Amino acid sequence: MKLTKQVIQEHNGQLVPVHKKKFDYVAEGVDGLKEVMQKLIDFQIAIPSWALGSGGTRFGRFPSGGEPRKLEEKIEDVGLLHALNQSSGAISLHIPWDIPKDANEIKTLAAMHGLKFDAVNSNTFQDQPTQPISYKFGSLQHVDKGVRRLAIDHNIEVIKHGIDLGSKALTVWLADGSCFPGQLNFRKAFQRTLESLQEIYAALPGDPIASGWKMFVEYKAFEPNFYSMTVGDWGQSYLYASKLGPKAYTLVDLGHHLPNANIEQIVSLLLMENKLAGFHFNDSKYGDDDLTVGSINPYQLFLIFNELVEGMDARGMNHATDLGWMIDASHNVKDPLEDLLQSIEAIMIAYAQALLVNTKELKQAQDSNDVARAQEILQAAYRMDVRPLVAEARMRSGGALAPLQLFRNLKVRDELIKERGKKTVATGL
Ligand code: LRH
Ligand code: MN
Repeated sequence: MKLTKQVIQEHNGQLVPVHKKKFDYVAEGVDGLKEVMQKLIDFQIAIPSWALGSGGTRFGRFPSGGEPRKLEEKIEDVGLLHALNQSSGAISLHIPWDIPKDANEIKTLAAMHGLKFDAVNSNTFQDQPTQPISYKFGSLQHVDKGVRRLAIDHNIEVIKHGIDLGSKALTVWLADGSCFPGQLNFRKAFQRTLESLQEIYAALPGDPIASGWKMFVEYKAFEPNFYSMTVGDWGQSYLYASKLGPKAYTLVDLGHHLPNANIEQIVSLLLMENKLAGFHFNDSKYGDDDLTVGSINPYQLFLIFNELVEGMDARGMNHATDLGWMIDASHNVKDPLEDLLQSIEAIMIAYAQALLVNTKELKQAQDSNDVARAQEILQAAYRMDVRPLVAEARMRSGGALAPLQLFRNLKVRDELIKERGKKTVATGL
């Protein structure tokens, strides 16, 4: 389903009078408005190819109808999101769920929708139908050299797909670990995993810097293993990334922490060490719930962006291009595309609020241990209603002032069901 510029302009035409009042009111209080707007316009978030259908749990999965049946339809759906909000300009593929049959054809189709290819993701957490040996007891950590070989070769294969698509990063998330005490020798599992990652690292294209290719090592505290994970927290991922070399970084999936972890502090330190890869954005109340970004703990998301802006500016980094911005969510009860539109909006709002923090005054408060004042300064930015700024940035980029409203007005899901049927199931989680 293709969305025309004209349909978006008609939609904006109706909303502009009210929007303009709200925008002028908020914009008046913003220092460096021009720079803030440009940063919002430049900020692009990658959509996961594995989250365009309804997700599920072991207890059940309830398809939403009209789900994409193949990679081409997934690119169309991400293209639709990008036409609506002009902030979803990339797609992150998961292999083998979304193997491009003809990379050039897929690249051309994506370019027609204004999309690039972000990090490619390997999958050694499932056995493929024809697979001779199993990943049941792990992949890169496995005691059996043959299983490690299989997993290493798969990751190298995924890099090749990434090169064909113009991607610049490989994300390695390992389900490897143990479910019971005594099952695993932690040191040997770490060493086997490191040796395996070193072979994959050596397969990254070109010399360390020229190609710009990176390896993202994603950590997770538990699931599907429930006693230890072989890349179980930021410290372990940082250890791997430091031992691997300058192209290896630590990827932060917001749902992969133990309860009450201070994720914003982890982000600050990984940035300080120039070892932060980027993010898999989502939200959670308990475990790796993969809920809509900002739906449970929007203040934490703001605090994370506050550390990001502070840390990136301290290193003179380009906000839009120097880190990997990706969503990793699963839609059990919401329409997948509506859920993604809400996640993008929440990320843009948290970023805009962080850009409005009065860093000069905050530094003075911190340097004088004025704790109450520091909180006042931080929460003044958090409590700013920046939605008109985010909407204005969208409109200036050719997007819709109210993407979710337009998605519903156009009855997109009904159109997709007419086109694809009610029972179609997208590959992915
Ligand atoms: C693991 C994870 C990882 C993906 C998978 C789909 O929980 O976050 O990033 O490979 O979800
Ligand atoms: Mn993830």
